[in-house]
Amino acid sequence: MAMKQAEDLREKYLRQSMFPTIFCDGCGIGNVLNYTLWAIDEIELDIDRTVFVSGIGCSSRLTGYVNADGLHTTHGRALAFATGVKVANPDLTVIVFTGDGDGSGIGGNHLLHTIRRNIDMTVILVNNYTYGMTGGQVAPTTPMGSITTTTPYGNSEWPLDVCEVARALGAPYVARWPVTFPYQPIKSIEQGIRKRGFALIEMLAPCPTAYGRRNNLRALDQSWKWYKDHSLLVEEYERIERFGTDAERATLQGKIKVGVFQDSERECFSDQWRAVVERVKLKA
Ligand SMILES: Cc1ncc(C[n+]2csc(CCOP(=O)(O)OP(=O)(O)O)c2C)c(N)n1
Ligand code: SF4
Repeated sequence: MAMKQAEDLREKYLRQSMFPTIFCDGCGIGNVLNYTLWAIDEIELDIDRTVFVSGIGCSSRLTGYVNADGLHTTHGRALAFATGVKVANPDLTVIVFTGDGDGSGIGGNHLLHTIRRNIDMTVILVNNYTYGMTGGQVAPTTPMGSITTTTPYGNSEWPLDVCEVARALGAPYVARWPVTFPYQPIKSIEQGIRKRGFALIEMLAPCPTAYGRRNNLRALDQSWKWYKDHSLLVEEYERIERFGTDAERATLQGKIKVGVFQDSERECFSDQWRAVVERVKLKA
């Protein structure tokens, strides 16, 4: 069998008329798109029964490039629209592209309640630590101390960890990978789409233009090395946290937990809704 090539996938799944993309050189959003295409091809997803939904932002532009039904909605409301699509058409596969600002800032409330309801969808949240499209303001995910246009002396807020929030809320599938991991994001996107229930895949992606250049991460090799040096598998991180010596625990400073945070089963909204409908029918 011929080896799959990224070019073939682009040909097969993307709207050629939309090229070139809006993405800057070195932006990680294109990697996220490539991993998604690879995953949907691996699982032979029926693209005609799939809807891609996004909000507003550089990362939210991804829906426009995929040659499938899609909704490019309003800022922060991707999950509300996606919920509507899924609840009205439970047999469709729903995939959301969102940014850290779109999905966890202005859209943070929708994130909580979509997970709480366990709506069956796959959310690919691109976390580039900033509001890229509007020039690099501080986001809820911006690391402490980072320089942004609105924190010129360094961010003084604790960042939000969306994977920890999703895990605590019982999301059936939760994973985080930097784009520098070429294989694991594909596996997680596949697992997320296959999962019955809410799946969150947070992708850490460089934004050299709005974030990187203010934080010594402008060059591609600098940012890719940074993700490599700062990533630690969640199992290893939590083992050290619980059982490590003081010296080992000190090594966790500045490290980012990556990997699969949660892979479990929980009845999703559509199942519970069907049960209600059946009960009502029986009574009638
Ligand atoms: C209601 C509303 N508020 C603010 C904006 C301006 N705006 C557009 S994109 C954006 C930030 C996007 O950040 P993020 O979701 O992290 O995506 P990125 O561009 O970094 O990929 C903002 C604040 C808007 N379009 N609508
Ligand atoms: S501003 Fe940042 S997130 Fe937006 S396209 Fe450029 S590098 Fe990517």
